[in-house]
Amino acid sequence: MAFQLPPLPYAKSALEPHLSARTLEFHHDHHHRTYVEKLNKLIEGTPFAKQALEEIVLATAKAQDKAKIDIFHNAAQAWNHTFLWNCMTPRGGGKPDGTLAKQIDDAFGDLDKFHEEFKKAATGQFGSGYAWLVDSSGTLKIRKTANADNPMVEGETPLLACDVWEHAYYLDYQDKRADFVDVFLDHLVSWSFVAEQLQLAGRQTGAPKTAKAARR
Ligand code: MN3
Repeated sequence: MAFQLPPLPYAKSALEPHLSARTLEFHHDHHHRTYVEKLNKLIEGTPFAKQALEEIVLATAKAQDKAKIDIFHNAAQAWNHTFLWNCMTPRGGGKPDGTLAKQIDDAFGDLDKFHEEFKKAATGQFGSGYAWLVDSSGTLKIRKTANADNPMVEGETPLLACDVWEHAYYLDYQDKRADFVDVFLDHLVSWSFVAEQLQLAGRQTGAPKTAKAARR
């Protein structure tokens, strides 16, 4: 069975006024769909066709040949975007609580300092890519990756992702990526999803087990 484009976990207009329905229409219905469709074509008739999305990402991450690199780009982008949709929620933002809040304070000092560092990573990533909050062997860290790359390849567990490619914000924020990142953290981030990923990270014993929705 081929991979399906998962529906957005909210209505396209649900993140307005912070992110427009038009941005989500292009980003989800066009960009994300293309990754899923290309992946299906590339893996048809190969052993990858029987694997879960995360398995394909991990198996092709360090590939040297072009066919596998293409599979990695599309598989990782399919995974990353499903994860990204879940990282946002209507009436998001605010403050995390419980264990997550404590771990953010422990790792970064406080939420404002986390915001500052996450924003630095997001604005410092040249061209396309992502800023991430990850669990790295029990410690929270901020990462930035280029293009389709995902910290799970390095054995870290993604907790939060922000797509910093222009298609993620250009219709609403034009070239003001820093403004988009502020809005992402202040009004869109789903701290309950991040907390859930942190809980899963604590339980995992092996390959990252996140973004259930990304699986078939
Ligand atoms: Mn994107």
